[in-house]
Amino acid sequence: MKIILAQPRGFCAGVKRAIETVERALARFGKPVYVRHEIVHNTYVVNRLREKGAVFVEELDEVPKGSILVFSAHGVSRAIREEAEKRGFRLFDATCPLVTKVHVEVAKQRQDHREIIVIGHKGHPEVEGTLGQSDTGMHLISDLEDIDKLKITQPEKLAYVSQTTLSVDDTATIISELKKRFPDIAEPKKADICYATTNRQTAVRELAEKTSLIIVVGSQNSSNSNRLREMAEKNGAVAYMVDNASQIDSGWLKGHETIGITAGASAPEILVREVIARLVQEGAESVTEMQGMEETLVFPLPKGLK
Ligand code: 0CM
Ligand code: SF4
Repeated sequence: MKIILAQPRGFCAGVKRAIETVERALARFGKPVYVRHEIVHNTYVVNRLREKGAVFVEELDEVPKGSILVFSAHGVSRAIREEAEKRGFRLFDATCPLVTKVHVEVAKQRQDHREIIVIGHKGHPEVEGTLGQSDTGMHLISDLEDIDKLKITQPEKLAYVSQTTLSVDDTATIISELKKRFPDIAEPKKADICYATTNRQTAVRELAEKTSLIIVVGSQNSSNSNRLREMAEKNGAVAYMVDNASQIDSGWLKGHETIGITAGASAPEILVREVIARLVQEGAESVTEMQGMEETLVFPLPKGLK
């Protein structure tokens, strides 16, 4: 049995910055540091920060007056930002700059009086945050069928944006249909699906050509990790997503000579190492890494923590 590792995989620049924001806030101000929502969608990361003194909440009324509060990488609505400011928390915003880019796009298009179609998954915190960048004129679609249900008042004054962690291929299909139905629809200058999502999907597609089984390291609520599992399956591999090595069933490995491993943008490399160790225990003899795109992007920490 051979192992091939996808390249790139694992942490992106936005996740590194978000985790470091919480760590620095803890180092500078001591515990507790409150974090609105899981800082990133990874159980291991969240548990580790909790042990160090981070307190994860969903609602602002769970945060005592005068506390330090960090917004997660997925971003927040305007209403939540205003509410947090009103409550006087010391705020550190770990929203990924590439999510903020989408928020800025929404603001710009609304200023131009365009209604906005947001392509994304209902209930995902990033989508909630993006929809909440304007009180009016926002429409959510998740698939092609949703386009039929849209109630647009002025089709010639329309724009679209998307969640950053969607399937590149599925989103391209939706966008092409939107352009057919609404020829005047304005689009972002640069795609909203981020570089990390795109690169990890490209890598896992290539990995699926070389392997028959792919293990994706990522948590269940991580959108980008789920998309990696789907991409592996679409390209002919059997694929499982696991939080950690203990979730691997030995039965999965039977009949597979070459096994691929990748990791979502929020999954730390230590978990990949543990999966490798587990596969070696199960008889894997070699580990190689795919040649892949090199990522060098680094985002500066929020003001006050540099
Ligand atoms: O958006 P998604 O569910 O993929 O979030 P994540 O925390 O797993 O990945 C990083 C991000 C963002 C925004
Ligand atoms: Fe930012 Fe993309 Fe990473 Fe999300 S997956 S934190 S949008 S770089």
